[in-house]
Amino acid sequence: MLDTPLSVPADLRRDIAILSIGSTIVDVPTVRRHELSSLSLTAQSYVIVELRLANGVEGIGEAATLGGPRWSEESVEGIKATIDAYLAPALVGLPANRFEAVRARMDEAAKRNNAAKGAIDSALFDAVGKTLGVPAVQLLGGAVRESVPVLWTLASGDAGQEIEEAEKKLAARLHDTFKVKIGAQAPEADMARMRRLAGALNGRACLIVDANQAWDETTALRCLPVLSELGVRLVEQPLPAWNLAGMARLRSRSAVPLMADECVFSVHDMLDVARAGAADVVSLKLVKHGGLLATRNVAAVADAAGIGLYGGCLLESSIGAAAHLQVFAGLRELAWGCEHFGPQILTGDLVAEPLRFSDFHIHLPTGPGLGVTLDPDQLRRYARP
Ligand code: MUC
Ligand code: MG
Repeated sequence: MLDTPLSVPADLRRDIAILSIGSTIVDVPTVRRHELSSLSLTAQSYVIVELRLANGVEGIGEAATLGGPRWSEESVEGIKATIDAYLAPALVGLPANRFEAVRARMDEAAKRNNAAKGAIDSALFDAVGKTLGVPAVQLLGGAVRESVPVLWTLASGDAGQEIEEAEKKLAARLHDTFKVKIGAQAPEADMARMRRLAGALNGRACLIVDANQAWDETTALRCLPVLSELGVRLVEQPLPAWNLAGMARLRSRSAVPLMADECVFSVHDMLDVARAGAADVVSLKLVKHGGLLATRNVAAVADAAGIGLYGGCLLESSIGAAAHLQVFAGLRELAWGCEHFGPQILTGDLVAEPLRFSDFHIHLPTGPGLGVTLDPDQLRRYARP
């Protein structure tokens, strides 16, 4: 499947300049309320980028957010404005296949704004991959895997509902690892909830938790032994993103490995975390790092420091999930699997053929570019008026 013969139609190769970049905000309802430490949502919002090349090929990309500018500083409204007013005008006319040069131009045009840049970068890889007839992972060095283990996130806050949800996922052989969102409730209530979940799923599923920066160091010191006793495999971002020294202290006293999420956006952040000894694992996300190449770069720094890789998400649709999968498929090691369950928590997807989940894995699509095709009717249906 991945050894697609490389035949480049001559007419498609002729002019690979970026002709136009458009953006659309969409809001897609979720199948249930999703509650994190600092926000709660019943619909997920994205900016969808449509990037057209002079050869007529169109590439697509997606920037996901969580609860407006509450998970990170970017909101869909801000992302759209940055793309339309600053990034798109700076890029029109550039050759789309010069990924690094385009990245440099985006960095000149706007500081940070990594979700906006990541959506454009994804659309570039899609358009160039489609032009050349190869999957985006081929442009990153080729695939080493065709599917990735994928977990499901429990985030209603109601242990009874969460056990029922996990049982359905297990029975359907969709997910056997669950990430529990903690931090919205008091630590004691969360520990009681974790006790119920661990008891009900004992021996049949793995659990990890994500506190989304909710705890201080003393709370974390109190709760980590409880989580360890319950067999929790990984604790994600227990402390505020700025507190690398605190993460390092916790790590030296914790039997459970710690994962960095909100504290790693840039390659420099990754280096700081490595130098501080602040994490065992890092969650990779296009919205944080700013695209496929940038994610590869962060992964390389983590790898060099012996920090494990985990495929993070921001509840992307099949468009954003496919872009992540193109990167994840090419990483030599991805010890902690991924969490791209996003397409399954939406009441509707944005592509003609959603990504495939089976046997606790999500599968790399087979087509060129990102491997998915935008469904224009679905885009219109969910577009913000
Ligand atoms: C995060 O912080 O990891 C991913 C899944 C989910 O439920 O929340 C996100 C963001
Ligand atoms: Mg997280």
